[in-house]
Amino acid sequence: MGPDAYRTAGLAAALSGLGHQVTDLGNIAPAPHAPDAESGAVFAPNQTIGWTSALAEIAEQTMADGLPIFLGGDHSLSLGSVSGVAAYAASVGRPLFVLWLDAHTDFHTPQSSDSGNLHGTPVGYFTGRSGFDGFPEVAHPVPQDNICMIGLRSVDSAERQALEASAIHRHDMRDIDENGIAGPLAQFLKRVAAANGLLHVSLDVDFLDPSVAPAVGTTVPGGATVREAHLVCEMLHDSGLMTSLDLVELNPFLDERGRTAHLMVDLCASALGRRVFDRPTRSYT
Ligand code: DIR
Ligand code: MN
Ligand code: MN
Repeated sequence: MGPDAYRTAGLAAALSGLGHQVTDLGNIAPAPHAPDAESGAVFAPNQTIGWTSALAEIAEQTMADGLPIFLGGDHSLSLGSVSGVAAYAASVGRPLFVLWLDAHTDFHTPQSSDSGNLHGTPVGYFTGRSGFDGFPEVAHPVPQDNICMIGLRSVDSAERQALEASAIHRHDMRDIDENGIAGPLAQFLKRVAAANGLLHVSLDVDFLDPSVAPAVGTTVPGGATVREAHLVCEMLHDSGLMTSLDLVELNPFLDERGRTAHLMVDLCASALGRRVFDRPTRSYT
């Protein structure tokens, strides 16, 4: 239901109003896959394998034409979107960077997951962790050092251990409280620019505080404010660095009069150039 909620909330019109040419490629379908068992340690692995192949393929193709925006759907979408974008980046000889805006780190493997929900595993998958048996092989893993996570406040113990042993850059909400959100982001954007990298942004609805974005299954109190989220998006636009975007975890069934969908549309618009006033362009190089 997520993609249709974004359509209803006027995503295409918001972006074309900013001067962008927008093409809605419609809903995509998972690649043919084996049926899933009714119950198991992991939820719908085969269907997720089908989605991962289909999304990776369309991600790699659409990168050549513009800036793809992947509308979910849960965060398992990013197993496909990011691995496909990584394949495109490799084909043009540029490094891929990933900005992960989420309450969670999603660094599980199907083995380490407590919940069995594959939406907790995309970062594990596209960084090349093992344990994704049956999934398409990750030909171009994203280097850990190229990943920056902001908004963290719910980290399971298995992923905390793996994360602390990794080179992934991580900013929990306390970090944001103490230092603000602009500093860590600007630092990361500088690194992307210096490396002439492509930048994929993955925005999970639960990055936002549930008081402003209730339409997500895994709310965690203490999230980003409306302004913190807009500032991130405005800085992304100023940087000119973002080359692809996921909008994930919107569950319109849990929304209140479409307010979460509208906020996500507004954030996407900020990331693509909406602003109150023009100001001198910031440089991140
Ligand atoms: C939890 C929740 N860490 C899990 N993950 C979510 O199921 O693995 N990610 N909601 O965004
Ligand atoms: Mn997530
Ligand atoms: Mn999350």
